[in-house]
Formats: sequence, C-alpha cells, structure tokens
Amino acid sequence: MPAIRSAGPHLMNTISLETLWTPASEDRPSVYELSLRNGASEALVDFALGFSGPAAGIDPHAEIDGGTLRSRLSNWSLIAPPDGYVLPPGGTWRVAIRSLTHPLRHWSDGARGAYLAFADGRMLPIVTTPPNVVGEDGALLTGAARFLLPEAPPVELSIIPWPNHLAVDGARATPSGLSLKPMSTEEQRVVAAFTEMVRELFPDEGLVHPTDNGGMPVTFSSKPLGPEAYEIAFNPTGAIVSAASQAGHLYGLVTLGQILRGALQHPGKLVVPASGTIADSPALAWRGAHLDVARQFYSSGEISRLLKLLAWNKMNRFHWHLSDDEAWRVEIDAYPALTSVGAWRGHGLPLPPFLGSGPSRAGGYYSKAEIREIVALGQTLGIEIVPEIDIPGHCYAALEALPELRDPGETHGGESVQGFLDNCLNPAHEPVYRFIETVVDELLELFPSRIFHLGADEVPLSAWSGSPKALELLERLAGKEAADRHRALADSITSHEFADQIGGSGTAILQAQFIGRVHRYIASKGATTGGWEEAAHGDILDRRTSYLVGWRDIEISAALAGEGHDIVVSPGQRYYLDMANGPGWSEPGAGWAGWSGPEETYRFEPRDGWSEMQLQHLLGVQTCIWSEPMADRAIFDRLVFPRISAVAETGWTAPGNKSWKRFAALCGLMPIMYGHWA
Ligand code: TNX
Repeated sequence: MPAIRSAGPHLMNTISLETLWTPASEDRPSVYELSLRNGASEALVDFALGFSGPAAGIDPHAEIDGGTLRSRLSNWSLIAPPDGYVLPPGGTWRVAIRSLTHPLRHWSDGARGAYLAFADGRMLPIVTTPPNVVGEDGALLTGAARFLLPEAPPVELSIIPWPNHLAVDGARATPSGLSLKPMSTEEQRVVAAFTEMVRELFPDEGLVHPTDNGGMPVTFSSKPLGPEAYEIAFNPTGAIVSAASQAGHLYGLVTLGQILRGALQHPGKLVVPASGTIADSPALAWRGAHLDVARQFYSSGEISRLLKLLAWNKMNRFHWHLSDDEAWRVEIDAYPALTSVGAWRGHGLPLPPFLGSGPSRAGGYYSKAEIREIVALGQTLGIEIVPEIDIPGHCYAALEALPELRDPGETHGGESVQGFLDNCLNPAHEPVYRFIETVVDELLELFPSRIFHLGADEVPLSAWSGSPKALELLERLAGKEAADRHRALADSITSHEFADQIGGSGTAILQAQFIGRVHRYIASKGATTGGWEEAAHGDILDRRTSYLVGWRDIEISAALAGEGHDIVVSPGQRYYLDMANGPGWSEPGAGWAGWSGPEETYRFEPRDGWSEMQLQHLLGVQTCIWSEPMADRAIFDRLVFPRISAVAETGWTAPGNKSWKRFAALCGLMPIMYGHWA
C-alpha cells in the first residue's frame, strides 16, 4: 500500500476532520471526539494533527484516548497517533478527549482550521467540518440576522440612532438623491467625507448627486450648537443642515441619508418629510466600538470600512486593541521583531496557528503610514482613535518577539485564563520600562487623541511567582511574608484567578506598581491613560489623567464611578459582541458572560440606578468586538449586526426616547461589514 509521508495540496479536500462534543451528564463526564477521515487513495503515516479549538484549549491533564497531546498553546493543539500508526485509505482515526476544563457552548467553540504536519516537515491543510454536539441539531448559523420592515412600521422615518427632538410633517415626492451645496471649506470637507462614506457603504445607490438632477438640495449653516449637535430644517425646496462643528454637519447628513434610503427602499411606508425640524444631540459623549485585531487580523481597508460604518451609527470613538497574546499588530521602529515575529502565526513559528488559522504563515500588522491614514480618516468622520497596547498581561506575542524582556532567572510563572504560560511583562525587569516607554512615545506621535490605553486586564494570580527579580521587588514593597506567599503560588499556576480579584495578593501589588509607573510616564507626556477596570486596583491612577473601561459587569463600573473614576461602560453580558446571540449550540460566539440577543442588548440601560455623582463620571458606552470566535467574516457579521447599532442608539438616544419596536423595524436598513446575511 503506498503511503503519504508528506503531501501536496491536491489531497486537501479528501482528508477531513469532524468533531463531536458530548456534554457531561449525571453518569459520565463530557467528551470531545475527533474523527480524521482519510478519503485519499493512499495511507497516511508519520503525521500529527494540528488544530485550533476547543475555544479554551485542551487541558494538559485531560485524558486522551487514541492519541497523545504533543504540543499545546492556548487553543492550539497538536495530537499524534501512536507510533507506527497507519491510517489506511477510507479509514478513520478517532481520538477522544475526556473532560475539558471549560464546556463547549456554541459550535464556534469547537475545532477549526485543522491540518496535518508530517514528520518530514510538510504540512497539509484539511477540511474541517463545523463542530457538532450530541443532543441538538439544527443548521449552524452564520451571517447577520435579517430584520425586516413590518407592513405597518411604527414610524415613517428611517433613523438610527433615533433623534432626541423631532417635529416633522408630511411627505415630499421622494428625491432620487441628495444634492449637497457646501460653501465654506469646512462644509466642503464634510461633504467629501460623507460622499466617500456612502460610496463605500452603498456603492450602487447613488445617494449623493453632484448636480440637482432629481436630488434634494441640501445647504449648510453654522449655528452655536453643542459639539456634535445638528439641526435639519425641511423646507419646500430642500433641507438646511445647521451645526457648530464638522461632526455636527456630518451627523446631519447621515440622518438625511438614512431618511432618504428608507424612503427609496420602502416607498409608501417610509418617507422624506415635507416640513419641520429635527434638532438632535447625543445623550453620551463617548459612543465607542472596540476591535480586537490581535486574535484575528483585519486589514487597513477593513478598518476604514468599519470606521465609516461607525460614523453611520454616529459612533465617535474607535478603541483599537493592537496587541494581545496571539499577535502584535503595530509597527514600532525601535523594535522591528514585534512585527516580524509577533504579527505572524503558523505551524513551527513562535506563534502557532491559533483560532482557525491554517498551517502556513499568516497574519499582518499596520505600518505607521497606514495608521496615519486611518487616523486621518477618523478625523474626517468625527471618530477619535484610541490605541491599546495590552500590558502587563496578554503579552505572549511581544515576549516571543523580544525574549530579552523576560527575567532571565524566571523559572515558571502563571498561566492565563486563555492558556498562555508566562504572558506578563515583568514589573521588576528594567528593560521592560525602556520598552514600554518607547512604545508609548512612538504611539503618542501617531495618535492625536493623546490617549494611551494600557490594558491591565486579566493578570493571572500566580504571574511572576517564579521570577527572582519580581519576588525581590515584592519583598521591598510589601515585606518578606508577602514575597514568600507569592513564591508559594507556583503550585497553582493553572488556577484561573486574577490578580486584582484577590485583595492584597502579591500579583496585585506588583501589577499596581507597574501600572502606576507607566501611567506616570504617559501623564508626563501630557497624555491620558486608559485602562480596563483592573487598572484601578491599588488606587494608583490619577483620576484627572485617566479613564477606565468597565467590562466584568455593570455593578463594578457603577462602583468605580462612585469612587470618582471616569468610566466607559462595556459590560460583557450585554456589550461584548463576541458573546453569542442566543443560548443554542447553533449560534456562534463565546459564552463566559452568557448570551445577548439584539433585543437584550438594546433594552439594557446602563444608567439604571446610577446616582447623580456616578453619572457625572459616566463618559459613555462602548461595544467590544473580541475576535476569538470570528474565525470567518460571516461570524463577524452575525455577532456584530445589528447589536452594534443597539449600543449606538443607547449612547445617543435619551432613555425615554428609546423603543425596541422601532429599532427592530428599522435596523435591517443599517449596513453590515461583509455582506453575509443569515
Ligand atoms: C476578556 S475584556 C478579555 C479578553 C477576551 C474577552 C473575551 C478583557 C479586558 N479581557 O482578552 O478577549 O474577555 O470575551
């Protein structure tokens, strides 16, 4: 029988991996089964199976029948059959993994992106069928859910977020487009930004007419309104948009564009008003969206499109999560290895193929020139961009690229909740500060927002417990007993507790010292420090030059606001767009914070129960697009839309003006990112 020891791509479609999850029941533990089917005409020998998933990774202590775990990092695993194993043509190799640390909840938690790695170094991507579960069937869902305009819509105007003051009447013959008449250079800039935005988002619709030619004339005026406020006055010939700022004028045009698109697509149900006014301004100043470009890479073209989408939702902050364990995505002149090593994953590379990547080198990063272009685009769209470099935790990729940032004496450390060992920058190792200060300098030069978000989340409790330098620093800061206690944590390196949740832990003390020092550096540059809620731990932030993003739950955010921290709320339960839309296996997405459909996300009111004093510290709302489950763009569309618009409306529209019924009727008109509908 001929045997395949190494393979060409022609075999790719004939070898496939199926996986099946059986949840635990009263009489038996859970089991995750892999079946590798050899549909080729030759036997397979001398191979191992690489794949990413299950989402939380395979517990190194899990019992595995039929194979051994050769290597594993976070959600990537390499499993090999017994020595000398031959998988004949037509045969299936079965592996059963007993008892994972975290149960699988949704199909996207299962194995994705599998390949074979042969002993001679060759690799073969194979077909990976979507993971199945015992006891539930039904088609696996991808693509954005469709929301249709009802026969009798609750309103006649298509606008999201809904304006705060609206007094319009009647309907005019629907114009074929908007004929924009800028006078000043500022108005010309707004018109150029708007024209480019609709060209990208609605390429076939011709919404902006260069001449009158059936278009409704729109003129501009300046009026002393709030920074993002606008007014639209409808008159018999057209409309006048008034505002004090470029952003206000742009938002006025967005509202007009939305009204017009609705009327063009739903004649007889939605209209363009004949007369009256819309006087609108946002309820909250910070209406943000965050994107994790580390777990999945998004090209600068995709980021540009996303920014236009955000502006169409009147969102005004883009929190760009540029580094994490799985990748470093921004060019730093002083440390080229960050991107030459840290931006790429593949079999045999320092960063293996996580989260659905294939075996060949894949990834990417943003050059400084690209960042400048995106920042400039943001400015034309009223969007301030906040870069995040996540430190001291979530630094596995950076540490692989720059091993000199590790304490050379460190023997072991902590494992993060995502399964990365020793992924934290060491607060007691001086080169770490030179590194981070250089990164701060280079990024502040690129981002006029002058905000540096330093992460600070999820430092594992046992981080640095095997670093002599860190233990020595801890002894200086908190005494010998604290250092000894911390050293003893080495026994619990896989416990998934976090530094800040255990009051007075050595990790928390070290982390606070680190965050405090970096924060002071950022402040010395005249810039603001952003951080996830954990950055508040140890009370080392100067409240005048910092803000937090609250994520674990809304109660923690309210408490931090009560302590005087400016805060942007992004409670995982409702605003984390990686959470699935529903409880079922057929929905893709994560589940640590539960699930949230568009209705739950929309109806959630973050301000409920906040005192006047707390509200004074509420900067606004933000959705977070964590991309772990988004191994393909159709999952992105399903998870992000329309929930992103639900958060946008909560940020803009006063609570009393919100209506789920109206939102559900209109949200199907909002653009999506990749055009994948369910
Ligand atoms: C927690 S939120 C994280 C991220 C994950 C996310 C997934 C936060 C500050 N840390 O690293 O991607 O959960 O939902």
